[in-house]
Amino acid sequence: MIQCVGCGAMIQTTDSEQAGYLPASALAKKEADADIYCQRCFRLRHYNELQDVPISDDVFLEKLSQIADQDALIINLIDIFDVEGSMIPSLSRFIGNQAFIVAANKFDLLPKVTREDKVLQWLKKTLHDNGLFPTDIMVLSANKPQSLMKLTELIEATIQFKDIYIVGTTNVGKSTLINQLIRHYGGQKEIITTSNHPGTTLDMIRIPFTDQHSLIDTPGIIRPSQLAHYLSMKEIKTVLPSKPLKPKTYQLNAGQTIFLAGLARIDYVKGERNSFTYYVSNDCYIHRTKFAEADEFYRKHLGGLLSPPSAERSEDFPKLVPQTIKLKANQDVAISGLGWLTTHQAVEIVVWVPKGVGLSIRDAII
Ligand SMILES: Nc1nc2c(ncn2[C@@H]2O[C@H](COP(=O)(O)OP(=O)(O)OP(=O)(O)O)[C@@H](O)[C@H]2O)c(=O)[nH]1
Ligand SMILES: [Mg+2]
Repeated sequence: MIQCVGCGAMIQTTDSEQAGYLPASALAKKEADADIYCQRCFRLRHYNELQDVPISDDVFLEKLSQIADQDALIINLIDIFDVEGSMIPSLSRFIGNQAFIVAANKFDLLPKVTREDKVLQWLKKTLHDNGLFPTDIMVLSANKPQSLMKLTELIEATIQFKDIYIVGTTNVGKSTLINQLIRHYGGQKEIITTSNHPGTTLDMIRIPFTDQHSLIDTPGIIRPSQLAHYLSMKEIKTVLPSKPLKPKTYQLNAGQTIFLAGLARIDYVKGERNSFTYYVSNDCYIHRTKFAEADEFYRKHLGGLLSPPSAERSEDFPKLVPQTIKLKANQDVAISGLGWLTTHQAVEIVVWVPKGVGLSIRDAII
């Protein structure tokens, strides 16, 4: 059996709709020791085109739960832009009672003024509140080699004795991190396929590190509360930030509504004139209107001015459902995968998000 080095799927030449497909003619042309990529990886890497392949959650989970029987170090990568949506409260189901560390990735996305110590403190509390007690917590950016020092020290100290698995929810940057580590240790560039779409890696990918031990990339665990599951690759591009967030502050009176593209809506119902700070991708369109006109505005402009979702997808896009939220001063409301807003005084707001997308309240992290 040959494994695709990009996504981990087993290479097969019979079914172009399934994972690991490579035409027999293409496979025949490969040298014996060449890295082999499946057709799906080839298209993703060269044309940024995603071919959906059927994968069942059960198969993924079964593969991951094999980790519980190993004596390994587990690095649970989470996404700092979507902590609540990328944490895995049921982690012990996959890793048993093994020690693990939590690394919060994409730290580069937080505004430059962000205090790392404050974020770490908040992370620790949030993880504990969710029953997760890692032996260490760190922040890093998989795409910034200089931020990986603490992690590489840990890897070097551990890999002599055991394998290291990088596990986490889809899209948190596990494969990007492994590619960066391979490069750090002098290997080839960008071996593993990465993309902004969840579900890129399909099976475990073992990168031999010492004679006996490996660093292992794993397929991401799917949490349907992440917004990315409802968007195409192109749409994800406008909501998944690629640069540090530039917070945007709005002074609002009660009776005003903010739209975050066509993806969320926040009505300011009750309270004094107040300021709200939004932390969303710089490419996400923010529109302010009157609450009384908001329903009509959404109906008229969804897929147009309020996009994503794009016009062709707006019909199938999950309906926005409202939730009344009372906030204390300096709290955040986070929308899984879209960002968050901070209020500076106590307020009552109604937050509308697509049905199924996660919403959480926390003390302001910035
Ligand atoms: N800004 C920023 N983006 C990152 C970072 N690390 C990864 N990304 C982006 O996050 C997206 C997902 O990266 P992947 O490495 O494919 O994520 P994954 O966890 O392997 O995803 P699955 O294979 O689907 O489980 C890509 O668009 C990456 O470019 C980071 O440190 N900062
Ligand atoms: Mg991956």
